[in-house]
Amino acid sequence: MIRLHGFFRSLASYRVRAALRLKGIEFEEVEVDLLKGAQFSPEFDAVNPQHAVPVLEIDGLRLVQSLPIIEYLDERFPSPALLPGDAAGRARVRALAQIAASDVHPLIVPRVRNYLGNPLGLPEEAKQAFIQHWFSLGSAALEARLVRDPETGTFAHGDTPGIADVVLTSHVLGARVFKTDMSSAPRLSALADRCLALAAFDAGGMKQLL
Ligand SMILES: N[C@@H](CCC(=O)N[C@@H](CS)C(=O)NCC(=O)O)C(=O)O
Repeated sequence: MIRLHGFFRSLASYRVRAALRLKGIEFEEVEVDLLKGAQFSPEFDAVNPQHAVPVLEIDGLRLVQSLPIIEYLDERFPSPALLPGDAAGRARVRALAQIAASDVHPLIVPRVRNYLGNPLGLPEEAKQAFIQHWFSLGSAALEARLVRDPETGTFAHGDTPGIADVVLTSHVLGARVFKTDMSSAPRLSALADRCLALAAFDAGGMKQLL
């Protein structure tokens, strides 16, 4: 059985969950409660010494990092494809995904939020403003790309959902959880809503935070 170590409000776990569902792959999920610090338990340290989710157990492997996990799934289960067939298209969707997953998301994860509080002593309102700032900046970049690029279709790249949609939807969910003003990113927000209407993109327990 394929096993996902994840958490309901983890944006990176959401990406892998959505990719598995888009491909119709059955899996079971083990909860790693990030709010209770379960990522630091000795049991989970043995699974991922980086103390982060997602981890996907598959084919006797323990894969980490949501984007490489999704690319593994795409190679292992090619249909439906989550990456375009051409090199230029793959470069574009990987770049869109990385704006959210590599440039924004690392700034808002629990370990960073905790560090801002202790030892840096930032009060809750300042932490919230920090998080919203980075979500806004990333959203502006994504919005411009989606509006300007002729490759944008019903979904982020053409008319079928793929890796960029999975990651951009996780970004919008995160922005909404942290009450970021997304009014200047209407195309990005509409894209996420189109995805969220599909069963594979179900936000699960995150919905109660929106
Ligand atoms: N770049 C990684 C991010 C992994 C990550 O930081 N996950 C967060 C949850 S979304 C986590 O487990 N954080 C634990 C912590 O910050 O203590 C990926 O895409 O998988």
